[in-house]
Amino acid sequence: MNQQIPHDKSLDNSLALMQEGYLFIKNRVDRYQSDIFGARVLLQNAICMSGEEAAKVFYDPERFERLGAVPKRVQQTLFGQNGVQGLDGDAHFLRKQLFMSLMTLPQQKRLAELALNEWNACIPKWENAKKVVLFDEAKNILCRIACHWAGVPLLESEVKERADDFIAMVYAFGAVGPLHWKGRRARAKTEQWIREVVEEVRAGRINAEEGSALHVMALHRQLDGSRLDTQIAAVELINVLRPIVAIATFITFAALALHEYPECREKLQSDDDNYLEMFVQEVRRYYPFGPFLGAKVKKDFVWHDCEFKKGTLVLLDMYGTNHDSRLWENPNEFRPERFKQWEGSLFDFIPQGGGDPAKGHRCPGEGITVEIMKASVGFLVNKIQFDVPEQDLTFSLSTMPTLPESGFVMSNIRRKP
Ligand code: PAM
Repeated sequence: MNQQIPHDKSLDNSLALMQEGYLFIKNRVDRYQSDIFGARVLLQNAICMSGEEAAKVFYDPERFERLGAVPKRVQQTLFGQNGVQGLDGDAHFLRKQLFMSLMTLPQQKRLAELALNEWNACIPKWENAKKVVLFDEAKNILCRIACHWAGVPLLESEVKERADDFIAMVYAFGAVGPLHWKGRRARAKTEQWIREVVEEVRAGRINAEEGSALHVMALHRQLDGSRLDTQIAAVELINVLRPIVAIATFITFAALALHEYPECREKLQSDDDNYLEMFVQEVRRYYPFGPFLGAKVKKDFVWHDCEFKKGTLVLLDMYGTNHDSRLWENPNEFRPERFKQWEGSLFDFIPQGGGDPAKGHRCPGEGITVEIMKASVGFLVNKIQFDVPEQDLTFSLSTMPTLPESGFVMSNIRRKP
């Protein structure tokens, strides 16, 4: 055992992890007054760490690798097996380039425009509805636009079912029992669907537009001239589609922020793009989504007097780093203006991972997330007015991932004059 760092005394922390959820690492960092501690989690000895310095080390490819870092149960639900999240070195770099090529600024803007069109098209239907659950609407819209943009054929009659499956995969990552199994079934079903689509493209029965996600994943030639294995192509195409649907979570939290901090609503109405961007960034910092990330030590090294032994699981605290008082003044206050001063470090604001997305494992879809959120918040503030009826808007920090209980119910929706 590593004597230089505090160790959590419990024999196994799996239960505490499930109970404390997003705060598991932060609670101990505060308790031990140390950015780094040892604990037994997920049935193995692990090192947990938090903060900007920790994030810099965590994203050093000489020190860490991803192979075998993601628990099987998370692969079987959220990420899929043998996809980009578990690759290292050149194999990772080449695969990641496929994702990066799809997520350029014009593509981000295109998706935001598609989202806005969908939101606008909802207004007549909503004006006649007694109430609308924002999360449900968002996931359906995002599923529709993600498939359309990616070139994946999707009948209108299938939208809800496919959206529910993508959400089931996401909402299984920290779950046990029925929610976990629901996520596994959703993944198996979605993989079968997308494998068939890939096969149809390869057989020439579906036309995939050059440069689309479907084209890239189905027809890309690797260095040796071969195509991606059909199953892997399906996993990676799902890795493009599912996270776009998952933005429904951030949109729901953005609506909650508008409700909880009405003064922001006024500033957003002034149509200042900078404030809109700061608001969206603050939503991604303040509200919980990704709790922590895992990697394995690639070769022995020492950092901050702590010995990192090859093969050890290391968890990096995403939520705690985004709420670290050394990086964020009064971190538990929602204050978009803080992003005026933010210098854009790649390691202090890590709601979708840290480092350079082109080189490491940071999410390549952050730009898409921000643009879709901006379009959606702009719509909620400037295109409609609505009431927020009595409902349970609380969210639990023990449940990973989490969401306001009610999914954010809106009523009496009218188009803004
Ligand atoms: C997506 O990929 O669909 C986007 C949403 C994923 C957000 C969560 C990212 C967190 C990464 C790993 C979770 C490991 C949790 C293990 C819990 C025991």
